[in-house]
Amino acid sequence: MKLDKATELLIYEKASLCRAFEEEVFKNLQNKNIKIPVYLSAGQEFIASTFAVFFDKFFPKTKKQIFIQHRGHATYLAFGGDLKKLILELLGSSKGCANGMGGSASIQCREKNIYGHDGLMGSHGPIAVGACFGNNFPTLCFIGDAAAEEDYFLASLGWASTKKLPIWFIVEDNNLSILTEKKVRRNWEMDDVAKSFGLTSFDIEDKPKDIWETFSKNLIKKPCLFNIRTNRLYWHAGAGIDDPNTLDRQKDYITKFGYEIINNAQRKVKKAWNKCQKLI
Ligand SMILES: Cc1ncc(C[n+]2csc(CCOP(=O)(O)OP(=O)(O)O)c2C)c(N)n1
Ligand SMILES: [Mg+2]
Repeated sequence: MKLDKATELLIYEKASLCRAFEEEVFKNLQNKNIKIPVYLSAGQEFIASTFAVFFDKFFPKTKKQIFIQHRGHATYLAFGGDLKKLILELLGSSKGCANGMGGSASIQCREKNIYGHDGLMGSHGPIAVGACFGNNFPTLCFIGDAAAEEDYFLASLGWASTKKLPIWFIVEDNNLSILTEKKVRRNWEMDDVAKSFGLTSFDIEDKPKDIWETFSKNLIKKPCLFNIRTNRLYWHAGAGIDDPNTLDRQKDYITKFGYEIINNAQRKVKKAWNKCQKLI
């Protein structure tokens, strides 16, 4: 199924909110208003945004569950996690989405069935598979390209395949484990491993059009793994830039749809930020 322009606009709106959020966090890290380790998802937001719009369109009433990793702000926001509660969490408030105890890495939203991460890379793979095996809800497990290398994550692919669970593993492949590139760490790809376990799998780029067309061929009836190649714009943790020439997909969208959407998102985030600041 082709991605039409109206739907693409919805994806861009979500991605713009995620980007505006991360840019505000970046500033607040630099001026030391945020004092905890933060993992920015800027550059990777089209993955969760495309999937969230896809799910709203095809499964509007279905109860799903979403398991995320440490770089999860965009996933949390794209799937409807509360913006103010995320701000409060980063500011260390007990009114935050994880009561001020999760920080950036372990955010959650119980109302939207978004489950946070415990910090042990890849641990949420077996947890997501176990949850799906137990309740059979459509399950999304977002994972990094390095966390996906963990043995317990790989073993969980096997169980998802054996039990034909309705689970999608979405590997956010930014090619990096902190600063170590994939080619240094391994000579294999996740989509091949998933295939060998009997899962349907794909290796694609994070262009919304490509993601949409691949997703729509595979409505969530069987276990699938999507290795999606993406780009991390900022440091692994904190506010800084490793490579200013990193590809930024948002630029294509600004050319296509103009600045209004991103400006609206920035205003929305700023307003929420100012309100939260007064609650601290
Ligand atoms: C089992 C384990 N090993 C190492 C770490 C330290 N660590 C935290 S994040 C990270 C890199 C994660 O890379 P990836 O899964 O690709 O996610 P990304 O940061 O690229 O989004 C590492 C090595 C950890 N938290 N847990
Ligand atoms: Mg990575």
